Amino acid sequence: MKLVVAVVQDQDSNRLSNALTKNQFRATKLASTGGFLRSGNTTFLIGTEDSLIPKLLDIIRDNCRAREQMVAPVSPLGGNADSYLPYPVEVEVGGATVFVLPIEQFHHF
Ligand code: 2BA
Repeated sequence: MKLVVAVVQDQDSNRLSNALTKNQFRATKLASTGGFLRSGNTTFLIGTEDSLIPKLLDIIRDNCRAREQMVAPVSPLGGNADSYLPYPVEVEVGGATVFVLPIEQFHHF
């Protein structure tokens, strides 16, 4: 069994949720915040059998898309002004960032 941790953009989370339910995957959604953009994203925890991982990755890939997002300038409070960018910068935020972890034990009481 594996635990899949998928960080996705908020805009894709409902669509992904619906697709997971439709395909009988059980998932938990956590509200999360990206460390770089410091804006909201959604983290899915999905426990599933090893044999279903390829199908699950396909569903995540099909329901999450990359987007350009602007990074607003943040003034360096007491920090190093050399690294301060006074203008917004565009970054591509991925469709999904996915980690697949082995599970030692699974209990469902
Ligand atoms: P954020 O940390 O807010 O990052 C948003 C996007 O900003 C990233 O998209 C990437 O394009 C860019 N970015 C992040 N750190 C950067 C840096 N040090 N320099 C330049 N650009 C940077 P994604 O790579 O698609 O990541 C989307 C979200 O997935 C991240 O939001 C974070 O919440 C999560 N994530 C990505 N990689 C991770 C990792 N190795 N561990 C844990 N969470 C991760």
